[in-house]
Amino acid sequence: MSGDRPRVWVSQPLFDDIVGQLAAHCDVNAATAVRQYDAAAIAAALRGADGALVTLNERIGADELAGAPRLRAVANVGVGYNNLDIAALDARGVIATNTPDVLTETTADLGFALLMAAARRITESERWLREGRWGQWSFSTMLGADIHGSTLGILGMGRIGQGIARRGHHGFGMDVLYHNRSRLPAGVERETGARCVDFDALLARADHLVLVLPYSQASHHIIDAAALAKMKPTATLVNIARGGLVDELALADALANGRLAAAGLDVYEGEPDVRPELLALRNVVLTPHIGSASLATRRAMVQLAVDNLLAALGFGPQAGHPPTPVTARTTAKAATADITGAVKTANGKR
Ligand code: 8YV
Repeated sequence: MSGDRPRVWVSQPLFDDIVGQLAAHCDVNAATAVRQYDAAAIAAALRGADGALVTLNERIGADELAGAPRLRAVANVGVGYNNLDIAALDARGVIATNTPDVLTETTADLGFALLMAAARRITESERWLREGRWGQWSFSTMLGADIHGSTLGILGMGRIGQGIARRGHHGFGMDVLYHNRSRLPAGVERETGARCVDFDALLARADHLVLVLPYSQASHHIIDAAALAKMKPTATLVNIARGGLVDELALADALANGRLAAAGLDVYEGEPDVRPELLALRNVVLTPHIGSASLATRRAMVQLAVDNLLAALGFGPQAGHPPTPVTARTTAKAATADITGAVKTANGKR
């Protein structure tokens, strides 16, 4: 331990060999068991920390930052960063980073897996079989909806949305429609086979609708009872983004009453708690937020977060220039290590 080395808090057990890279430059306080933190516990962990490596579970806003004058960088392990109050971090000159790109294909894979499982009733069938209810083969057992040749709707056409579109267009001959804040360049539309439509048309025309947009106040409950009413009763809804995009009670009601055929959910408003109204339904596939959960991808995410944190704290080949910042400030108050390894910061913080 050395007094002038930055102190870093790692909120959850990740991969020791990757997180261990921080110890070359920092004193590391890493969680050794998975745990849930309340605001006070996060504030306590940030007090005296120069940097933090956190996951979607840890919410960091003005209150948590108030007692953390040394904090200069927060590296989020995840592409979504709605757990971070970016305005509050920016106001204090704290750099925040996320982990885009490395999880795109893995998360798109999971989106497709949920779509297929829900539309073809795979988990429902398996449960039924295991319950010993397969008395005799019958022509009408577990009839579902086709994926090939159907219309795929994608709400939010960022990197993961484009990955879903490619799978649908090239792999399954689907007619791909999307709705996004801005229209994609023509080259990307050509390559993904996707056409831009307005929100209502997307809802009305999709046989399968996948949500891949960031969660914010503006997108809160974007799929509510009114939106669900515009969808086909034969449609499938898949959410691999954030639970707050969907009014879960309205969704459960639509699924229970034949106004929507099926859903596949990887994310929930109150996760890890899942509403009993959803748990009670047979026509919804529920997974525990595993969109990016392949070993290779989770390792790549942690590596990118470590690279971001070290760079933001002024170390390594990208010192002062973290690869994937999400705050407006990316260098102004970042520390830079001089060739002696001593750390200086633009604002004098250590
Ligand atoms: C992560 C995710 O596993 O990247 C995201 O936004 O939701 C998941 O891929 C999660 O954020 C871990 O912090």
